[in-house]
Amino acid sequence: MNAWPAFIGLGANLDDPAGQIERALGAIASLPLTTLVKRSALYLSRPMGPADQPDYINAVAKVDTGLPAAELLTELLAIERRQGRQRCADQRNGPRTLDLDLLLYADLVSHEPALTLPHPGAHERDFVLVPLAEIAPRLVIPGRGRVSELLAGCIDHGLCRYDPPATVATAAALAG
Ligand code: PH2
Ligand code: MG
Ligand code: MG
Repeated sequence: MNAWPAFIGLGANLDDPAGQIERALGAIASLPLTTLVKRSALYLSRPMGPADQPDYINAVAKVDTGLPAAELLTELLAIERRQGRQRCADQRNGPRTLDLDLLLYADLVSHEPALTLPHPGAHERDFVLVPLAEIAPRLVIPGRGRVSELLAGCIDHGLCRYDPPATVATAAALAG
């Protein structure tokens, strides 16, 4: 099987955002012809767009996939819908249970409105570049440059690592 590397940006800020991201990673790992190769840590970020919405949890994943880019995107949108994503015309950059963005697919460049590659915001957003640098610092975003070098000029959304609060069960296990 021919498999191509692809990078997916994950974001959520409603209904247990960290849980939404973890469930989405599980769903991505179960996609046909697709292997989840790497995932970043979870990051907490201030919202880009309207400020009167909760902070986001963000992460990035790398897959190897035999799905063509358009089919991979269709599968990602289906995962969004299954996790309660509602699209509202008047809610650009508004709150969401789950956002899955196809950031890069091999070195494909596409200007189709339904599938723009690389993702048009990927090269300038800290909540994409920092997790991307964690799992693929030498990656080059076609037409933009190397991830590790793009970091210096990216837009600051106060990103920090997010460690999920310990549950009663994990706290008990840690206490021995
Ligand atoms: N996604 C948006 C709108 N605003 N802000 C942060 N911090 N992280 C996101 O993933 C995000 C956002 C629309 O896709
Ligand atoms: Mg997005
Ligand atoms: Mg999106």
